[in-house]
Amino acid sequence: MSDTVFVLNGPNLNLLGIRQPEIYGHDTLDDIAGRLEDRARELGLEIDMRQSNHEGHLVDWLHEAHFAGAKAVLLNAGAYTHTSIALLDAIKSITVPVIEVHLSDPETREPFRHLSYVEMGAVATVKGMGARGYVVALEKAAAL
Ligand code: CA2
Repeated sequence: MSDTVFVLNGPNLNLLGIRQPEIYGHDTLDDIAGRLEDRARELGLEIDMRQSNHEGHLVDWLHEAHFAGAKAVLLNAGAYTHTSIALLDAIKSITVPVIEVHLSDPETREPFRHLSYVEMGAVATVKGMGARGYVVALEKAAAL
């Protein structure tokens, strides 16, 4: 197993810090990557952070994490969280533990955000903590 933690981000998260800061905060994805790099260094881990608006890319990257022997995947699948059986199947088909991350708490939002397919395959979920939730998820990954 490698020391690399994949951090996979789904649709629209490239807009983080630019739109809807009242829901998702002021940090950009690059800011979050910086925070993760700092904490990863302290924990002796490597970060491989990616974002895509395409479901299939996320599926491919989950497979890649498996074949690279990654330590864990932190996955904020964005809206695909609530729709994607393909992502659930991918999570279940790999041996790498997946930790679900959300900036907001989807369960306190619209009813269509209450179902999470990602949660059905994830070993843990961190939500409602904003950008800090990614670091909390990394700490959980380090302890696996
Ligand atoms: O709270 C989260 O992290 C979410 O995964 C964010 C998704 C949403 O569909 C999930 O229910 C919860 C949406 C990401 C959209 O990101 C934006 C960022 C800035 C501006 C507009 C959208």
